[in-house]
Amino acid sequence: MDPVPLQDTICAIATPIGEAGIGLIKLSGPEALSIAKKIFRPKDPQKSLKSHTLHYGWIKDPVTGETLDEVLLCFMAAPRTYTCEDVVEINCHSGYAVLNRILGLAMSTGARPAQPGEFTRRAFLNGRIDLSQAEAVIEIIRSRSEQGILLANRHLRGELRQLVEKWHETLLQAQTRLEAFIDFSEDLEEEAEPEALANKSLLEEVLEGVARPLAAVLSKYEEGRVLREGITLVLVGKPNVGKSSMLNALLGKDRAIVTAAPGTTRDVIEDTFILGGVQVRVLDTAGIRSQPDEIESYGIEMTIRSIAEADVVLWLIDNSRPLTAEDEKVYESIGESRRIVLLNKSDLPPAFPIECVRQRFPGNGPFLGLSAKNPSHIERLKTYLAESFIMRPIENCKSEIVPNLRQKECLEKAMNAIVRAEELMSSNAYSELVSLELESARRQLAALLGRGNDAELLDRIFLQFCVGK
Ligand SMILES: Nc1nc2c(ncn2[C@@H]2O[C@H](COP(=O)(O)OP(=O)(O)OP(=O)(O)O)[C@@H](O)[C@H]2O)c(=O)[nH]1
Ligand SMILES: [Mg+2]
Repeated sequence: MDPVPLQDTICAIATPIGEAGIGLIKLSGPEALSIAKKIFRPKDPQKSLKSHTLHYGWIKDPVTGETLDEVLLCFMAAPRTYTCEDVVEINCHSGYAVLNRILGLAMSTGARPAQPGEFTRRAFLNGRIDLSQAEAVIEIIRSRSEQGILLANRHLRGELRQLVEKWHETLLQAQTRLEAFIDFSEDLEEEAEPEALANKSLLEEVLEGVARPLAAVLSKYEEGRVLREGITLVLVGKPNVGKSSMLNALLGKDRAIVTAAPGTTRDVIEDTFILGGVQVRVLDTAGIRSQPDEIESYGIEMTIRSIAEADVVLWLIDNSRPLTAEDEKVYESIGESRRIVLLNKSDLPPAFPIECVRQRFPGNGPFLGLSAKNPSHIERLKTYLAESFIMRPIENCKSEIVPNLRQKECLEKAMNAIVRAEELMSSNAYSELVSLELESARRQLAALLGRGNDAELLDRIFLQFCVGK
């Protein structure tokens, strides 16, 4: 993409506003250096503001001459900067008033406030990064788990971009050859056999060079989603079986109220913990009862909705008391959702053997006897969860490129176009039709990289950023 010269200079506070050791104000654009010169007094005024170097000095109001702060200022000349434009970064003290005063000076001397994500948008518009790399920036900022950061970093380094560019090139070459053949064969009607042969080798190249590796990247999406977004567990069961005790035990803190009275939890209570470097979201729910009062009915409705959101349902049964019709009701509510049955209160004498539950409530998932009050049982449960839902995705995505939802959708559309091209070729359809499908696959790959000039898409992506990034 050709660099687009952007005329105005933008400024923003890049650190959270509040009392802290350091605050950072950034400027980017053609006026960045001249603005810096107006508001910054270096310790040695004779020295020029050398690029990519920190300079010590003071921020002064050019109108009143008032000194606002002692700072370190860095000027970075284009193009070796985050935005590919001239950039100035001012490291000042962090406080609400001082940050706003300095920002105000930058604005009164020629800069305008940046939009959310505008610095990264400029890096994209100036061709330094593609859209998958811009998305990686936001993924890193948002990521709550180690694994999410590892995945995003691969994108940030441009690994997806390089692959997609290579596939795009292969498709372009195939298309060019196909079209050359179309022109050529118009002159030589009788040469049908060589055309078929050439098309076959061309198709093989597209399948080997594009379709196969593309399918491999697509296949990582679901496991990558687990690493990026984590997993959601929902604790369900009839009242008083120990759901809230289990929530607290998993979190290692008293998050929900636990009492001996059934019907304590009436709302969905949510929190997270990290397991194997991945975020686990746990929802504690209201106990499912046969004859609920009005508030409980709402709670139960929310429980049913939570089950629909869950990757895994943890169904608690009190092993120290006989099974009841309420356990039956919970079983029905879980339906086909993936589940783990936890027979809780194993520290008390059992009222029935595990075998009995297995027979009465057949379905997917294991039956584990444990006590929410026993820390080593909780550790064992966590190990089981990590092994069943987290370790495999980590292993399978190790050193792999994993697409996000938007990228996955572009890749799927590209794949469908290639499959259609293949079908057309096998049925000896006109080469022009095959060429159209290859073109469509290429357009999807270009869209993945953000080369489709889709302003709405760019807004959607960059407006998720904070101001100052
Ligand atoms: N002995 C024993 N008691 C437990 C165990 N787990 C929970 N309890 C007790 O069971 C009672 C109910 O626990 P909660 O965690 O509030 O149960 P709940 O399923 O959240 O109940 P509701 O919110 O009313 O639906 C409390 O008195 C807990 O101390 C356990 O493993 N062993
Ligand atoms: Mg509870």
